[in-house]
Amino acid sequence: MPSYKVVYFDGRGRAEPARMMLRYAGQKFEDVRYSPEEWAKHKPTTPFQQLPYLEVDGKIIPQSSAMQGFLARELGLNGANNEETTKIDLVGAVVADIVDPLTKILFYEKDEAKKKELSATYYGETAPRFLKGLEEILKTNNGGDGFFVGSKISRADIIFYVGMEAFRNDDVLKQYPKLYSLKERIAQDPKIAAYLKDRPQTQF
Ligand SMILES: N[C@@H](CCC(=O)N[C@@H](CS)C(=O)NCC(=O)O)C(=O)O
Repeated sequence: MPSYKVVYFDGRGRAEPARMMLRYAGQKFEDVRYSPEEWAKHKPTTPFQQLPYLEVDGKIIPQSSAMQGFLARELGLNGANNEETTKIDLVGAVVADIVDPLTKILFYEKDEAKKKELSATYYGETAPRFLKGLEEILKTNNGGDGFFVGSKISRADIIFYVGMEAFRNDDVLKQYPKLYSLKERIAQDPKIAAYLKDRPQTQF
């Protein structure tokens, strides 16, 4: 059994899909969460001077998307064939198109007037465009009443779940009933439910 370590800050952020996949697969891992002081010490020797990274038997895999791909292949969460894996990649890219601009507005825009203007465009145009498209993708499998691919949770569903947590509440997602039900379905899976219950509760 390989030994896994996920190294990040004390937040969900870019490390959470990896943590959730490991836990969903019943794979033990060390959940390392650097404080700002620890990060200052480790940053100069960390690949790209960024977190997260995954350590597997002492080998380091940086970049969250590479970590997620590696784990999904190891843990059987990467689809049954090329078509399913491509759909999983597509879902990951669409979720990034939803989450990345929201994160920029919430955490990086300091000018309040600009924040308001960017939020209006985001909630009025950007989020609906990508959420509508994501719901259409979901509907191509089992009419949207199952998961993104096949008949079980995959990397796509976990990336989707974690991404949608960026909204902080479900008001936006409720406008897309199939997506909202998927989020609920994922949360109700016994292994995910157990993880959600005991993971550290953090703001982001
Ligand atoms: N493309 C990288 C981006 C990693 C990244 O932006 N990490 C940020 C936190 S989310 C970071 O390490 N910030 C601390 C710093 O730059 O000192 C990935 O997906 O892993």
